[in-house]
Parts: sequence; structure tokens; C-alpha cells
Amino acid sequence: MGEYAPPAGPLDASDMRVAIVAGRFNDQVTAPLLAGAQATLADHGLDPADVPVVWVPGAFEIPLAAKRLAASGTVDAVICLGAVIRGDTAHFDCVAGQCAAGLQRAALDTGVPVVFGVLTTDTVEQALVRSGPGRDNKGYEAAVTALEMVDLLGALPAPAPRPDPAS
Ligand code: INI
Repeated sequence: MGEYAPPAGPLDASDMRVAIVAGRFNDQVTAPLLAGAQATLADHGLDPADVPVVWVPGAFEIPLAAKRLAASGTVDAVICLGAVIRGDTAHFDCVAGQCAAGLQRAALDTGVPVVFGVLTTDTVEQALVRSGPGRDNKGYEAAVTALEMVDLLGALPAPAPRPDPAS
């Protein structure tokens, strides 16, 4: 297949089907992440009105909703947005680790890009810096990653059908 590199210019996302899953926990951070992702999709030709947004309670719940969407056959990629901010207990490690592992599993199980736009920071201030305007916004990075992965998977060979274990 030669060499794949993403197009030098902005990708045309107008025909891509993308959904977003966002955690409500720390929504002073996740709402701007969502705005950053939506603005980036719009910049690439994808009307935010055509991009479903699914809110879940927190980062721990994002993988299940993302996997349902990814397995539905209705989307080419799922952008996942959340903010896990370290407190005084080990809760952070459980939530952040399970969210990351669950999203990777959802992607590998379904073959659909499931993008990890989940901040894992020590402080609220760090999270606010990474959800502010411009390209430091993790929602921007997550949206661009989703579009690149959709483009890449379109260029890669399709998976071979698996043998039917019943036959
Ligand atoms: N969820 C987050 O998205 N971010 C956090 O920082 C967080 N903390 O710190 O607890 C958090 N907890 C909730 C968790 O995601 C689940 O919603 C909850 O445990 C119920 O399953």
C-alpha cells in the first residue's frame, strides 16, 4: 500500500460520521473541551448539528457509551472527552486508568477509532489550561486525531472476514 501520511492540508470531514461522548464530572472543563472539539470539526467541514453528543456522569462511564456507539455501525469514530483531576485518594487512578483502558478496548474490539480526549491532571488549573481557547484545547487534538484515524483506516486494507466457528 506504499506509505500513508495524512494529507498536508486540513482533512475534509464533511462525509465522516463522528459522535462525541463527554463526562459531566468537572463540566467546567469538559464543556470547553466539547466546544473545542465541535469548533475543530466545523473547521473541517463537519456541521456540529450532525455530530451527536452523549453526556455521561463521569469518565468511568465513558467507555461503555463509546463502545455502544462504536459498535452501532452508525459512526466512523467516537471522540471521548472527560476530566479526571487528582484528589487525595486513589480514586483518580481507578477512574483514569479504567477510562483509558476501556476506551482502548472499545476501539480494538470494534475496529472503530475511539479517541482519548480525557484530561488526567493533578490540579484544576492544569485542566483549565488544557481546555482553553486555541490548539492547547485537548478537544482540538482529539477531534483532529479522530479525523486522521478515519482517513487512515479508509486507506488501510479492510479486515479479512473471520472464519465461522460453527462451520
Ligand atoms: N469522574 C470524572 O470524570 N473525573 C473525576 O475527577 C472524578 N473523580 O475525581 O472522582 C470522577 N469520578 C466519578 C466517576 O467517573 C464515576 O462517574 C463514578 O465513580 C460512578 O461510577
